[in-house]
Parts: sequence; structure tokens; C-alpha cells
Amino acid sequence: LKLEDALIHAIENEEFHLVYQPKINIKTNKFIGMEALLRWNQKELGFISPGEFIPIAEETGKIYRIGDWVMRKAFAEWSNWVEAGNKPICLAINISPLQFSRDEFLPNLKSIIEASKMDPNFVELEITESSSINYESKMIEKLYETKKLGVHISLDDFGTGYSSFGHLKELPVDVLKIDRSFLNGLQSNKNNEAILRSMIQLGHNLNLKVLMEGVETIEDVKWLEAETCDYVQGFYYSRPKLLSELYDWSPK
Ligand code: G
Ligand code: G
Ligand code: MN
Ligand code: NA
Repeated sequence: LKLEDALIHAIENEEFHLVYQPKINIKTNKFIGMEALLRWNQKELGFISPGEFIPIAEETGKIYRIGDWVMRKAFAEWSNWVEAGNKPICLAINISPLQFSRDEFLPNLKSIIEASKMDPNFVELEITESSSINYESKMIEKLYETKKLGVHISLDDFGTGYSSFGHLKELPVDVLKIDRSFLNGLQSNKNNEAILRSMIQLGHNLNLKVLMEGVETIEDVKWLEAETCDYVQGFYYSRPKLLSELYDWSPK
């Protein structure tokens, strides 16, 4: 069974679901948002990671329908969350740069928000740094249009891709989400510390909030707090979980 063929039927066979990982304000230790992450449990093949199937979905054009499914599903689950009496908090979804760059993206987003009970002020789009987002003025214009809906934008996997500091100041993003690879060896290597510290300062100098992902240890938390990183996310706090499992969740 080829992944590509299995992917064609994944939506209608109801093989997708979403899990959510909490985001924490490091200063107040409050649960302030969550990131939706797609999971695929294929009938014959079992769990396949998005790192494996998202690139195939992009190559085969399946990413558009999948991306719309993620938005619909996440918005519906967020409404249930609020109706169950939970405080409304920011819901982040990952958007493939390919999906974002399509002409249909904004009209789709608008109509999916309108058809749901989602408050756009609680929507956050995580867009991976990529050459098109950084360099094409059309894309920068589109980021502005997107923000007019009230939604927030974070630059995902920051530091790994095509960062051009010159263009960063032109991007209407709210949050820099630093790639978790920058935490590797933080405790053992002064150069790693210097790089991460500079990235946090860069974000703050551009009036952005900074989120560190992949936080796994209390040592990392303490270091990030001392360096005035704003938000954190990672296994130290919680693995991604079903939204229903997060109804009573709070950070340790
Ligand atoms: O959840 P996990 O850490 O396995 O995710 C692996 C990669 O897949 C990450 O880069 C993540 O951003 C991406 N990913 C997870 N869910 C989605 C999704 O719903 N849409 C897109 N475009 N990417 C996703
Ligand atoms: O690229 P993106 O940031 O969307 O990727 C999110 C991915 O990172 C998810 O697949 C999630 O499971 C994974 N992840 C989240 N927290 C941690 C962590 O603390 N450590 C590691 N190794 N992976 C994490
Ligand atoms: Mn992400
Ligand atoms: Na990331």
C-alpha cells in the first residue's frame, strides 16, 4: 500500500484526528494557548507521522483539502472546549506555506471561520519560515490581509530556514517560534547559549513575542525564564493530547 494512495482516502475513512500541545506563559506559569497537531492512523499501516505524510500531501496536492479539514475540525473542537466552560485560549494551527500561498487560502479561511463558532481573535496560524513568505511582496501583503481578520501569526521553526533578518522586520508576525534544535546542547555549550540568547533578543527588538518549543527539562525552563523568553511549549509540560484530556489541565 502506497502512502500516496492511502492518503487519498484518509479523510473519508475518518483516519485523521487532532492532538493539542499546551503553550505556557513562562512568567505567569499560565496555560495560554495550544497547538493542534495532525495525527493519521491508517487502517493497515498504523500511525504515520506528519513529518512523513505532509510532504507527500504537498507534492500530490492533497494538502489543500487536508488543511481545510484541520481548520474545520480544530475550530469545532475549540467551540466544544468553550461551551464546556473552559476559558477561551489561543488555538494555533500549522499552515503549509504551499497552502498559504494559494489564492483560495484567505477566502477559505474566512468562510470556515464564519461557518464555525470560532472567534478569529483566538486563531493563530503557524507558518514555517520559507523563501516565498520571506521574499515575495505578494505574500507579505497576504499576511497583512490575514491579520485583518483578527487572527495572529507565528513564524514556525524559526532559525532553521531562510531567515533573512532584513526581511523579518517587514513581516507582520506576532510570535517567533524558535526551532527546538536550538535547545540541543544548551547546558553544555556556551556558543549555543549565545545563539539562543541572540534570537530571543532579536524577537524582542522587533517587538515580537518569543516562544521556545521542545522544552523538555526544568533546567531549560529556568534558563529561558532568566533570558525573558515569553512562552514555552514541550514535553516538560505536556505531550500533545486529545483536547478532552486538556479540559482540566494546568502547568506544573
Ligand atoms: O506532530 P509532529 O511533531 O510529529 O509534527 C511533525 C511536523 O508536522 C511538524 O513540522 C509539524 O509542524 C507538522 N504538522 C503537524 N500537524 C500539521 C498540520 O495539521 N498541518 C501541517 N501543514 N503541518 C503539520
Ligand atoms: O514544526 P512544529 O513546531 O509544528 O512541530 C511540532 C512537533 O514537535 C510535534 O510533532 C511535536 O510532537 C513535537 N514536539 C513537541 N514538544 C516536543 C519536545 O519537547 N521534544 C521533542 N523532541 N519534540 C517535541
Ligand atoms: Mn508548529
Ligand atoms: Na516548529
